[in-house]
Amino acid sequence: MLKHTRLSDPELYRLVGEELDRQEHNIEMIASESTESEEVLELSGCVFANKTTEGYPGARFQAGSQVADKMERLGIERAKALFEADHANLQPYSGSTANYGVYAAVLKPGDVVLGMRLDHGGHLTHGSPANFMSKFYDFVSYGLNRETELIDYEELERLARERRPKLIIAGGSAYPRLIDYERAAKIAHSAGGLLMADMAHVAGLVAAKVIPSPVPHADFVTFSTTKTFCGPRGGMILCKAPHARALDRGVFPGAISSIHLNIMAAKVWCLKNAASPSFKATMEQVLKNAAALAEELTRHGFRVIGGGTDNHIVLLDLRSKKITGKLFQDALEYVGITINKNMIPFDSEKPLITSGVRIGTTSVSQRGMKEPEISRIAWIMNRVAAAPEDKGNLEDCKAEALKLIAQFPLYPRGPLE
Ligand code: DSN
Repeated sequence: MLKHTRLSDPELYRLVGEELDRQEHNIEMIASESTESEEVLELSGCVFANKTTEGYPGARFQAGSQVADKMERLGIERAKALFEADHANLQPYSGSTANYGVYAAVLKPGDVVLGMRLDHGGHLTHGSPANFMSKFYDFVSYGLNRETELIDYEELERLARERRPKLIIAGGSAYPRLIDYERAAKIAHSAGGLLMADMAHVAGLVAAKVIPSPVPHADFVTFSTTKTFCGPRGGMILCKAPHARALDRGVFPGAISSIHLNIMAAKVWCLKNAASPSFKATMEQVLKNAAALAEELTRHGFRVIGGGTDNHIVLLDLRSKKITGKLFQDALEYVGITINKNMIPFDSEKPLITSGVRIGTTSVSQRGMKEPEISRIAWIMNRVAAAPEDKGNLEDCKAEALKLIAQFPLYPRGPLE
């Protein structure tokens, strides 16, 4: 691995090795993470990185783009076929940039946009005051029903009627249940607006057809190509035919300039891989593992937000265990289980403390873990929660976690070249 860097920059080479070692020996359960395949790593570092090009196939601003044209066209066709979409744009640098591309395509400064509150499971780019987009558009937030902890579609409908948004955003970063995209589209369209589904977290599950797709209902569908899609750090957008031209102009020159062609190459590979039976089997296991985790943790006395999960995310309310998200995150990190603290709906703690944590099952499923291993992880988590500051307890749990992860290599095909 990194044979040239090893000679020219041993210090940096050692850090990459250290990170590989950390990932190899930790149970990675951050819901936005996945393990990039050897092919994705290879393509992310391939010679397309040398090429600067802007624009779209057949209409570039730089010479020498013929091969890039072929590669981008291949990706667009694969994306359209995989997701059964009218149009695809593979250029966004990330899920956030994909969202900015749609905003650039359809919004004018001051337009009203409805997005889910960040602390109810939305995303920074959906109208958080901390994100610079909130300076340009009039974001209005909707949230979850306090009782059901599901999206409050009645509130969404009322806000849409009153505020007539140009765009409604459905999707987020910490919502463990299915989204009724058909209903969200009806609400958006009857208010005279458009629906953008942000399926950043669930794109792999949608690609594998193990959960319903927003594509038939939403005008635009954005996603990041990491997370369940298991690809490189990039973004993608799908849209209905009438919006294709506006979308492409929104992405370039609206939101980005030159394309990261090497990352695009990795996305193109993922679009083929995501249609394979083995990818579908992994995504099925992601769902089974998340359901098993929610069930096991409930059995251990944790409260699962939303009553369970329909995707790869389990969101826990830790108040029943009388610990904060930060304390639990830090104790689990010590033990070798990597998760993140997360605000829960109607949280009274600050964002850097939180009353909850978010756990994801993509990476462990990719490594081959199934329900028995998930049950063991839940058991360790419960032991950690019982005494998160007891060094002896944490050392015992660490040994258990290490024993478990050692059976599931990060790269089972052999060491990275
Ligand atoms: N939105 C952040 C997350 O879900 O973790 C980064 O992708």
